[in-house]
Amino acid sequence: MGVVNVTPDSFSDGGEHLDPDRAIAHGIALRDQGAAIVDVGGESTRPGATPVEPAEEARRVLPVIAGLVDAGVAVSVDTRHAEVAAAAIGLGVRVVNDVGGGADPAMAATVAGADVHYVVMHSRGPAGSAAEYDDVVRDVRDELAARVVRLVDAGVDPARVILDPGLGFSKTGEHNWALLARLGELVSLGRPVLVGASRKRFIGALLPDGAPMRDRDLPSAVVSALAARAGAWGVRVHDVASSATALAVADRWAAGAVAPGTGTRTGTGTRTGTGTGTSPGTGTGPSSGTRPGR
Ligand code: PMM
Repeated sequence: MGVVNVTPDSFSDGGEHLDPDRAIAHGIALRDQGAAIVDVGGESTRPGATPVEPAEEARRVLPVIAGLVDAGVAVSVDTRHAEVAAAAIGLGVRVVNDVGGGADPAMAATVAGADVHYVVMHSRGPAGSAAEYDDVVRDVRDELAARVVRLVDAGVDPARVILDPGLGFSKTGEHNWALLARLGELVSLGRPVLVGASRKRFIGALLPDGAPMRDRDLPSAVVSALAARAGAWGVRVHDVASSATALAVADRWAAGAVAPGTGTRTGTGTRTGTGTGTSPGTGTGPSSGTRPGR
């Protein structure tokens, strides 16, 4: 899943794609570099960012979504507002990526009646804040599982739900690394899992002070490969080219586990994108093949 932020102030690429034509060209380029889905957002989740009204958010994202859909790109809308999600669905998005974690009470009904997949991202608060957890991985897993139950009650097809731990949203770097290291506990819920680590502050913390944002793409790509090996369905990234290469390595690594001449897997590694049987990777889903969306 490649990211196009149509915002003046996103922390990693703010202001680069405010012009709709540039944003559309960037989304097409991300698709051409290997993104199965392009995620379009109009509100920065950067710590301290000014909240954006749905009307302004819609004004930013809808022309870009329309242009990308016209160009045949599978599009996801990154929003916490049901109103924006509904308008984007009307334009043909394939995925609603709810960064509000279901905070908008109208969101469940909006996606329940639509032909879309729905990303439920975990959050107890905005990016930059940190909540108290007993055990962050168990708590996030339990809260996501409870959210799926509420969604099903509201009429959402569970086969269309994608889970996301919401790295950095009400979580410290330590929390984020624990969630990555124990990703299998989220995968074990039996739903596709999306991971959004790209260029985040905890990735930047691995680099020398003052390193430019672009330097975060290499460690982000390494996270993509490791997340794939851990069973993630997809990764949400800004630099698609580096993650596409990293995922090709992970795929090839997994394919090497097939015993020659037998077609039988050896070892215990999990081949990305094939494990759940519920992946939106077939039919009308947003990604195709055995690789995760990115
Ligand atoms: N992170 C950001 C925005 N949207 N969506 C999902 N599903 N998961 C994430 O981790 C996520 C997201 C913040 O990053 P950005 O400002 O670079 O887009």
